Amino acid sequence: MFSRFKEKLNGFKEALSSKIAEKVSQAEKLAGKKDDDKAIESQAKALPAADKNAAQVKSPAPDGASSGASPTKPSVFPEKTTEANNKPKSRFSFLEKAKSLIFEQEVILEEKDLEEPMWALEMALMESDVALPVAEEIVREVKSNLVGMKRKIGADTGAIAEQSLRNALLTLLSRNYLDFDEYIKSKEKPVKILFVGVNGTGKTTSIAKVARYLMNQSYSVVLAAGDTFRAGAIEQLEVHGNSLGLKVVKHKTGGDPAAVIFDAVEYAKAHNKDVVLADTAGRLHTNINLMDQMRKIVRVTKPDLLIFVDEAIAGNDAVERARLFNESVPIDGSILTKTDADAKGGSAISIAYITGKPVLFLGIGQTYPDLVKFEPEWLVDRLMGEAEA
Ligand SMILES: Nc1nc2c(ncn2[C@@H]2O[C@H](COP(=O)(O)OP(=O)(O)OP(=O)(O)O)[C@@H](O)[C@H]2O)c(=O)[nH]1
Ligand SMILES: [Mg+2]
Repeated sequence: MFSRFKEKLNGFKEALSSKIAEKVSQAEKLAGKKDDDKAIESQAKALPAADKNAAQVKSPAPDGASSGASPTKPSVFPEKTTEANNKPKSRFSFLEKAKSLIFEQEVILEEKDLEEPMWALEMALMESDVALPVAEEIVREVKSNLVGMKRKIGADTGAIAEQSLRNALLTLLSRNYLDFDEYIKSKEKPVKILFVGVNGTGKTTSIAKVARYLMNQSYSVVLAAGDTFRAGAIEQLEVHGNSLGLKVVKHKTGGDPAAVIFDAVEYAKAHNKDVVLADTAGRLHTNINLMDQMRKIVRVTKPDLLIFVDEAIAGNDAVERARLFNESVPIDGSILTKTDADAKGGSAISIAYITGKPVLFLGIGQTYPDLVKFEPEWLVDRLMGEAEA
């Protein structure tokens, strides 16, 4: 899942890491130079008068320096304070100390430092099928996270890149969030949910998965065989109905889908059922007749939730189709199927932003339990490689 997305992000991480490394080495050089000067100065102060000239420092000799005794080492280890090992050791430990001081310092990331990493990030997002306006928004967000950020020089630069992108993705994905469970709980029953989308994207399978998901929460469910167009579609839904033990309201192939769904709602009312899940035929957004038919179904049945279903692997195409369906009849949310086979992740990131409507579920396989309620953290953990599906 999302293997290519992770791979593409490496370019951004590397660009940011090398920029921070560059700033660190500049800071170290600067600090090293200052500390070297101080080292020479302070050693010269401590050296006997004879060595002082060699160090070419004009500071006055300390009292007793001319006696030839070594003043540079504390007297707790007198056996080791020979003239031979004293000088290099004191200089070494001084540099060690200087180094640790450098590590206490911070570098500050400026806007001009981020040009290259941000370009790498935008490219990585675009190559992962993230829609352009969404990629730009993420880059803006990551940049504003990083500019002015003070970083301890010893900090893990890979983690900085990850964290800033993680935050940006979480902000973006949380924007249109809708809690499906809360929605169903609070809504007057029966809740009417209509599933629409192009052919073969997983509408019927998702209906069966959502039915099982709701049954696990003790809701009673009715299925409406609203795909009266494709041969075998009614039977396909009946197979799911049988395996889940659910009533399937159906008419003949070629019948009016709005009438089937209307009947299913009447059945639900008469039998105190909680939720009606209505299937529809797959249709291309370019098919004017079928799009007109969809508008009629929505007008007549007045669904509480109109859910657009598409497959994550379709990338930008899925996002574009969602946009066009939403323009034709305003959708209330999306389900992205086949996320298990999606290497890029772009549609999952973009679809809610582009439609302004939440992603409700992700399909992650072909069996009933392979449905995940959409949570921004869940997706980001998988996009960023911290968890497997
Ligand atoms: N790997 C994977 N396959 C899925 C997922 N969801 C659906 N599928 C498969 O996608 C294929 C099409 O699923 P359907 O549910 O028939 O799709 P549909 O949108 O109803 O198709 P039409 O009615 O022809 O428009 C089936 O083989 C499903 O098993 C998913 O999340 N992951
Ligand atoms: Mg179907």
